[in-house]
Amino acid sequence: VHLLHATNVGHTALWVFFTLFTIALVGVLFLTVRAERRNRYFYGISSLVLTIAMVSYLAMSTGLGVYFVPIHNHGVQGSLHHFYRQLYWARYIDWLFTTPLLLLSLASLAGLSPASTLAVILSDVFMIVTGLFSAITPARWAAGERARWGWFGVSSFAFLVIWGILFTNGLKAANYRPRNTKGLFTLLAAGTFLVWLAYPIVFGLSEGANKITVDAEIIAYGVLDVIAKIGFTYVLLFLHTHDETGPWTL
Ligand code: RET
Repeated sequence: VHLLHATNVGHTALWVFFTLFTIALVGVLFLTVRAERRNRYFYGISSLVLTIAMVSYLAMSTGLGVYFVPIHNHGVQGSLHHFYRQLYWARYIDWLFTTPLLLLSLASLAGLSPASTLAVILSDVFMIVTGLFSAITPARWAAGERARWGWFGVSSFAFLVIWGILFTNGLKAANYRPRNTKGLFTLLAAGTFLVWLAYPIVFGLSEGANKITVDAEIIAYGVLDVIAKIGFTYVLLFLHTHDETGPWTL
């Protein structure tokens, strides 16, 4: 039996990312207390995102949320060796909650209608769930391999639906917002789209084609998570003006 798993490098990286999310969360809580009560909408969403990421990294650091997926035996004909690759499924629980919250921030910034906002969020949930299906499908043989890439394709389609809605209806809605708001939405949506594009690439190289080690995967997803969550949050909280909060108060 061959187990492809994280070493000390990956384990250390998980603790580093846990620490970064903890510091970022403390920073946001500090900013939240200083913001006016009626302007705390984006602060509340952002605190939730960072709390979920922090807990998820703590779980992975302490060895939770792990599974070994059977993968093909690297063309070793007739080999009796069985290969398994470590999968941190805890990530998908994190993404299931944090990606809808990030999209909710973007949709609220644009002033997107409730119906389109719901469509974006449901597509996102669908993308994460089918992405998890891809990751956990055993691929000892070619049929499993095909099923994995099939789910990958289904998930990628949902990815395109999300961004299709945000770049059409989202931009249209943002036209009715103050100039600052429209600019911030355009900046954040474009930046987020580019960062999110990297996720399926990392997935393809790790869970997909097994081209990079589990340690490299941990670091790659970690860096992306820092940009997509901490980077996003601080740009949003520092650049939004207070009439963008919408009709809600916290
Ligand atoms: C998967 C694999 C299948 C194809 C696609 C994927 C997309 C994942 C994305 C994740 C974004 C995560 C973020 C996390 C935290 O901030 C599921 C990897 C399209 C876009 C932003």
